Amino acid sequence: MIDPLTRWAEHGEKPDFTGLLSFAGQRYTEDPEELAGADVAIVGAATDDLVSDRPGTRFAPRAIRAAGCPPGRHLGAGIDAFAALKVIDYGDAPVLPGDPLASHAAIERTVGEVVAAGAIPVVLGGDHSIAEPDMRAVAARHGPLGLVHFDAHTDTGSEVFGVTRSHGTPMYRLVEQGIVDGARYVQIGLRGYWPGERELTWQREHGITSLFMDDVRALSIEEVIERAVATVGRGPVFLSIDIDVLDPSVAPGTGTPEPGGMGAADLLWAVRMVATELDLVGAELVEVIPTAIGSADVTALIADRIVRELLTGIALRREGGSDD
Ligand SMILES: [Mn+2]
Repeated sequence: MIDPLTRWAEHGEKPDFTGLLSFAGQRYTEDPEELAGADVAIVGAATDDLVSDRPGTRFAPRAIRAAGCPPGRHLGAGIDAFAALKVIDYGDAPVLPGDPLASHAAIERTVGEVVAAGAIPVVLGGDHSIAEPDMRAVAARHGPLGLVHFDAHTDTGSEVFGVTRSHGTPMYRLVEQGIVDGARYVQIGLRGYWPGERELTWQREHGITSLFMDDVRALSIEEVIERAVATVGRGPVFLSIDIDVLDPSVAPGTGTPEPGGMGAADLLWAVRMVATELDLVGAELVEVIPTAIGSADVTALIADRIVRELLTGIALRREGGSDD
């Protein structure tokens, strides 16, 4: 185990631009034995072989780690997730560029090691196709999953350009394989011009709940999250966040941007609420394409903060004793 803070121990924090690149400067290991006792482990899934448009999400895990700041108390929630939880950066899954099946197998194996240690995996993508190995690894221990899915797109195509394993198809595949329970699956933030009637009919037939951006506008984000929490209910839940749920004006670094999306403050709050109210057993943040260094990359910066809200929500839930 490497603690990147060691050389700055007398100061209690290290400058963001120095030392080993780990999420929020947390301890780093690639040894599954050292996951013992961890509450959460961060895993990078640096792959983008299966995108339908602009690639570049392979660079996101490093960029999100580099955009972070030292740990600290969440001003609004009044808790320091990194003090309340044992968070470890478990490094990147050993993906192979140009071999998406091997990369998915590596991601499933690495996430599975986190799950086997009893920790919650938080996966930094990567394109959204990693949802399949991520959730398969989690469901292998917890059984069929509820799913809260923030995205501009449904990702429920049966194929994209005739390709069945794509960043546009993981949710179709996961429901068809019984890994995600359609009745406990809520999509939030949908808008734009894809998919078509065939996919939407399939969704209705499988009991999937779709909350569009029009719903977020008309109902408020508070009401949308209340409905989502009620629909997903008790039992294991996976949280999947596609950064393109945000408006491209606030998160421009993504491959299939769609105008008219959520604002950062709404999403940050919503992610914390979901993590506080539901029994999260895993999470992923996908589709970030960085183009700048450190916190100058606004999309990677928001991604870092989304993960912190998620960790804050998990910490609040455990503090409140509702983690049964
Ligand atoms: Mn997506």
